[in-house]
Amino acid sequence: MIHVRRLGKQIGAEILNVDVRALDDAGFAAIYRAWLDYNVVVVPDQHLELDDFLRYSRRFGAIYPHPSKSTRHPHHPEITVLGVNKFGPDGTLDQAIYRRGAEGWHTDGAYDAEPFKATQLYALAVPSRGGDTLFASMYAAHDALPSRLRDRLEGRTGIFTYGGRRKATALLDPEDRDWTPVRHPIIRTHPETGRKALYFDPGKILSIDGLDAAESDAIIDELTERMIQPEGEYRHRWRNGDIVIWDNRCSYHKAAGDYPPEEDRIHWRVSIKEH
Ligand SMILES: O=C(O)CCC(=O)C(=O)O
Ligand SMILES: [Fe+2]
Repeated sequence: MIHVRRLGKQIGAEILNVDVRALDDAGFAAIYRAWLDYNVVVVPDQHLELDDFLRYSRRFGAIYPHPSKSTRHPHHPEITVLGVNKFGPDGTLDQAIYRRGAEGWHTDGAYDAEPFKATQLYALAVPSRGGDTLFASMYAAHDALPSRLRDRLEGRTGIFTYGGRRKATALLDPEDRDWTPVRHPIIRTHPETGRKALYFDPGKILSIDGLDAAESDAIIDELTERMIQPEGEYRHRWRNGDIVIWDNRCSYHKAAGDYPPEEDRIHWRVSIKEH
């Protein structure tokens, strides 16, 4: 019998007593419900081949190859492999690979007209220390906004691009770096839960539409300060065989980026959209 155990105060749940290779529709519905309720779901102790991981991931939606072509699995482009080829031919550590996702709190795919609904990782190798992934609730961020700021943002869109204001595009092939910016409402209603979230990403946003540059920059700075509410956080310490899925429509995450670089930290990763 599937058991759902809550992890953080507001987000994070662990699903116990399940083998995702042999999961019926009722079992999957229980996991999906827990995911909508707690935004980050951990399924520990799984023993998956690549096809098992793809099959299970497709139950959440459609899988799309990540725009970073150089980090795709050579035979399965819809799988990104995190943490491989960290060292260049001269032995130097490639920071873009080692620190992928560690530059700051973010939500995956805000540079896309239809951002990723979910991202799912499966842990193949876990370092002896460090390498956690941190999560935080966008609902908590929204609910904690002062009403002055919420009123200023309601109905406004943000303009987002790959790499944002820092132009951090090292993981893209050179011919893919000229990205066309997209717009998203900053206060976004989750399509499945109906709850309001602060949809924001300091590493991808360029500006807030309709504000002058100084006010837009000031609000971006203020949102960067306010986006993480401590009671809305969950920190995941990885074990081999963990599957973790997060909802990019209502949670932020970042990699701790602090493990011994000479050790392996390897995950299969998929980006999931609605259709
Ligand atoms: O490696 C991690 O902990 C997370 C990296 C990340 O941000 C991502 O895969 O989207
Ligand atoms: Fe990410």
